[in-house]
Amino acid sequence: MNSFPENFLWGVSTSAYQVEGAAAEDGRGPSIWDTRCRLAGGVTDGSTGDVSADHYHRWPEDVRLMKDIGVKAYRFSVAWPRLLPRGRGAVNPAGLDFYDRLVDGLLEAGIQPWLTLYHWDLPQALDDLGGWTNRDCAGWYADYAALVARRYGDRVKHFATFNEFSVFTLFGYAIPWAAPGVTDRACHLKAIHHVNLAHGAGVDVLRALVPGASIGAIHNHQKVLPEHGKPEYQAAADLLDEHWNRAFPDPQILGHYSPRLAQDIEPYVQAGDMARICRPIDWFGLNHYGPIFARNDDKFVWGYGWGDSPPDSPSYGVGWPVFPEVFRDELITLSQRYRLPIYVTENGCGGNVDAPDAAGKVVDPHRITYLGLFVDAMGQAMDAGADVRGYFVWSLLDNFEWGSGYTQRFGLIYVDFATQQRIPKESAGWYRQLITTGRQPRCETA
Ligand code: IFM
Repeated sequence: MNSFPENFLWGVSTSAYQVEGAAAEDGRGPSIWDTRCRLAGGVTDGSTGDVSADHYHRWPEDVRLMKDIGVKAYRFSVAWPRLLPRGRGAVNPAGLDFYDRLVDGLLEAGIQPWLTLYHWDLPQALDDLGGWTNRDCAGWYADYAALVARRYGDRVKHFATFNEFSVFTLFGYAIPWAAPGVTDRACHLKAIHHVNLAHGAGVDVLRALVPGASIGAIHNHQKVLPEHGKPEYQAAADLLDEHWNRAFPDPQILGHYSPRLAQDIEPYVQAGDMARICRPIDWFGLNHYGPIFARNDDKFVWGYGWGDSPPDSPSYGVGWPVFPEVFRDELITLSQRYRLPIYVTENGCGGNVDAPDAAGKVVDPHRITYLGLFVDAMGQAMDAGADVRGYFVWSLLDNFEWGSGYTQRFGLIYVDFATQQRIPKESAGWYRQLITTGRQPRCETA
């Protein structure tokens, strides 16, 4: 692609628990991640999101930084326990006010607010009632969605129901790498189905309450490859693919579960459920970082686990394998399969090497290379007919990277967590030029 269309939406993403901090301030209730951070071994470096990048207080500076980069949209999530400290019932006015300020500040800066309803921080009080394994959780979510829609729907028009369904259901209920850390097949299956029901209910609520809403859902769709050619590794990859890639977009957009999942999930499906889940949406959100390598692993409840990428795979920063061509193919396949406009709602490069140099600059060539390769691949997919309308870098700021704590930095903006000083990295300048010209900076000099 020579240059991206003028109306292509360039943005940045964050999520509430990862950037806001102020975990115990102004009436916010605890979430399952506050609980997990306090469990021995829950987070690699023993850290929490209590303060993180302090976006709760420093959002005006962060909005200014976004404006300097020139982003057209900011995808953030609302913390359910900040609005409803116990998940349902009493509303917290100070929590509602915070997102009013943020949304108004974004609009004043000419930046579109893209609001994600759920990015993994379930109120602890609801988890105490079974969380996503309880069918009622879909109704609690719908009530929360209605509160958000009524309060912000006059100013916010772009909504995502959930971020990365398969990550928080698989790692929360089968492989214990995330909150709430349950490991049980039935719990995992129930969570999948109830989250799908919540998605459908959320779409209906937003559609009914927000005139002109543009509603999507965000999937971390990634090709699953067997680590080796052994037949049991292929079987592991096939099952992981059903749980990771098919369990959510298929029922939500096509109206059915894939064959194995349909059989496993049947005990939890009630009359009318598939119609409740499959509600018309406006766009497909894709979060993509690279393919997954699967292996047979009896240590985990489904008999599959995470394999290693081939030893010669290229990588930048975090060590995740970097396969831009897989991203290109994914965009083409998803565009054909689901026939919805696609927004790349996350793509980015983490690592533990970013630091200010003697001159106070943060030089991150690995991130520029990584982002450049993926932006090129996205252009190729669009040339091949994929209907891609926007791209959001993960992330605006260095932040709390879940189980990895503060050991991985993904931001375009460096955050010194001791002082909360922000320093735009070199990649922020690269992104500014891309947004301004619609071309990668290196194309300009070629
Ligand atoms: O930080 C996460 C984000 O919350 C969800 N997608 C992947 C990112 C990087 O791991």
